[in-house]
Amino acid sequence: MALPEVEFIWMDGKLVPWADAKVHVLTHALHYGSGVFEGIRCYETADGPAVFRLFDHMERFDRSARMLFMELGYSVEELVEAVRETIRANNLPACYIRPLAFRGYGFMGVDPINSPVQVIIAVWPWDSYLGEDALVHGVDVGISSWRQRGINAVPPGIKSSASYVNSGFAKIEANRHGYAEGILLNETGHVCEGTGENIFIVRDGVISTPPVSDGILEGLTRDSVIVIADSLDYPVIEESLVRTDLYAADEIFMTGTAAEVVPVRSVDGHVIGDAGPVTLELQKAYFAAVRGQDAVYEEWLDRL
Ligand code: PPE
Repeated sequence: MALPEVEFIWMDGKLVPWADAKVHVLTHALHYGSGVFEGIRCYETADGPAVFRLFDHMERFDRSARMLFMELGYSVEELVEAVRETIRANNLPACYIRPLAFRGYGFMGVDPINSPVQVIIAVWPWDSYLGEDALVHGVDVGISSWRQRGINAVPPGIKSSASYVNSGFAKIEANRHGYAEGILLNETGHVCEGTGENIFIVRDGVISTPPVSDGILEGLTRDSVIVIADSLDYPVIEESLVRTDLYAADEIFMTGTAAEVVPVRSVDGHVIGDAGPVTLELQKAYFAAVRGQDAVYEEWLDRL
């Protein structure tokens, strides 16, 4: 999507005008993918803007950074406050939030350790990720010919910039084939995730989703949906799935901060159908939670 520009970006501790948030072309991360990031959403609620699971996202950010031996130089609490400050400065009722930590300028070569770590937080309005229609009618997806990396190669569990090279391959292929999204299998054939979403199936009233050990990002939306499904008395099983489990599913949906809860209408041309009842119930409950319409999930909201 083309970026809608807003006023300020938080860069290394200061709010700077959008156009001034720049780096040198010899920034380490540009050459070697040495970055980690987050995707968070702030929603409009009856009591003003609220960021969904802000603290949890910042903890994951911190974890991703630590796995790559990156010192952020800010505590999770400080980063949480920086997000609030950035949204307030831009005066946005709702937005997408993109914290990024990356290895900056000064050293070249694969070893990232000596390169300085820079941290930025950008926000911008980002409506529906796969289109408004997707949330209502679902999307057509295809199994990618690209595979998810194993857990010992650019671990899918770390939200690193480098992971998205693989997602990019799968996304280009999916779009060229006319699909809204590509679903990645791992080398053993287990279903992993979309290029920017986790995946769930519903069969005979039971909800299943791939386990972390199959090579997925442990999505916070995935976690929220599991909690919500549990409260609605749907059994949720984390189990390995193969592509025929997708073809045979009664319902399929994908989850992600950007994508939210999106029904899948078909996989490789096998029609799953319009958004199913379980998907719609979970989607409705998720939107109620993020928009502050369900007091049960108030603790997930960080009000500005
Ligand atoms: N898997 C992948 C590969 C992924 O990128 C995301 C989020 C998820 C699962 C779901 O994670 P969570 O957001 O915590 O529920 N993808 C982010 C980036 C998308 C982008 O295009 O950029 C997002 O949704 O913000």
